[in-house]
Amino acid sequence: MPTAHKKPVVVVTRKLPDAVETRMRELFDARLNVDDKAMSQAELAEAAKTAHVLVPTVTDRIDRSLISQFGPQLKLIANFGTGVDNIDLDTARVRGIIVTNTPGVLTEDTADMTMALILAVPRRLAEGTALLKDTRRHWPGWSPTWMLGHRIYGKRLGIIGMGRIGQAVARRAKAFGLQIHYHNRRRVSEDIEQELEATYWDSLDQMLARMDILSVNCPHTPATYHLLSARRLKLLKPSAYVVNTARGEVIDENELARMIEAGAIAGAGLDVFEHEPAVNPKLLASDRVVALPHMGSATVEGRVDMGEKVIINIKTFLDGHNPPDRVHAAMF
Ligand code: 8YV
Repeated sequence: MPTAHKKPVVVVTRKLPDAVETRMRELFDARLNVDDKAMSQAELAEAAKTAHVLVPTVTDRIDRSLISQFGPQLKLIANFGTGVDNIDLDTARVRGIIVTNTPGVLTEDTADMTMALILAVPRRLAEGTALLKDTRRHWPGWSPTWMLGHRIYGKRLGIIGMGRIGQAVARRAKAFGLQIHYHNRRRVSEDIEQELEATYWDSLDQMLARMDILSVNCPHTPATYHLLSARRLKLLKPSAYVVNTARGEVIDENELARMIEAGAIAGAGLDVFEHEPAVNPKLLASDRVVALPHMGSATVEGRVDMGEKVIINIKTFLDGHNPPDRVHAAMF
């Protein structure tokens, strides 16, 4: 730990909102990334040699090799983000390093984005706007059979992962008249099921075969990697839509792209991709895919709240207490 006169060194790997950086400067010897250029593994290793706390984001790979190069004074990884699949939690634990994240504050924003995609794909929003904005194409005017999408009211929504975000999606979807179905490691409480009028499926396979729209809202862990495998994607109805605002790795992206191209899946709304920032070109080429560059929690309010959570976790830890958002591998 730093002495009473010296502020702790906190390395922040990406540019954060101004208000967050200002507060970090006041509290810590904050090493900020003003250019917001993603740091290489070598740059991360160099910075982590002298840091007391590391604040990474989803774009940093905090793996075993990197952690082994940390200086012995580095005892906290305060992730700016809820998903911690970018961090080797087991190695951190073995080295006595605490990991925290930022749960809760991005729930509503991510659920909004999920709902936006649930609406955008069946109703062809991106296609419609692209057409009007393309000056090479001419809109001849309204026609009764033109740009027809599909109604979402009354359809079945299957939510994979009924945690905070899954439930927030269900609340919104219910207001739009969708029937809520879900698959989760554990069944949620009866109260929540009743509030959401949600049907639990113990068997993911059986749920998949019956859904009109699927929403992925579970974390990426070794157990959920390619949960929607080629075999499972084939269980979907050809009229089904897939929405993913969680992590790309949960879906076999190549197979999804192939099936959409072949007309075996009706379309997809994707905010996350398996090999970010790369996106399968077949997905980008398809009119039936609405693709967004990982914007689920991208609101000014959300990012400030995330920064505030990071600061609270660091402060609490440095004051000798258990930080509120400590994560353990067993939680995922
Ligand atoms: C963040 C996210 O933008 O928090 C998460 O898990 O996926 C995103 O909403 C990103 O992870 C920040 O590191």
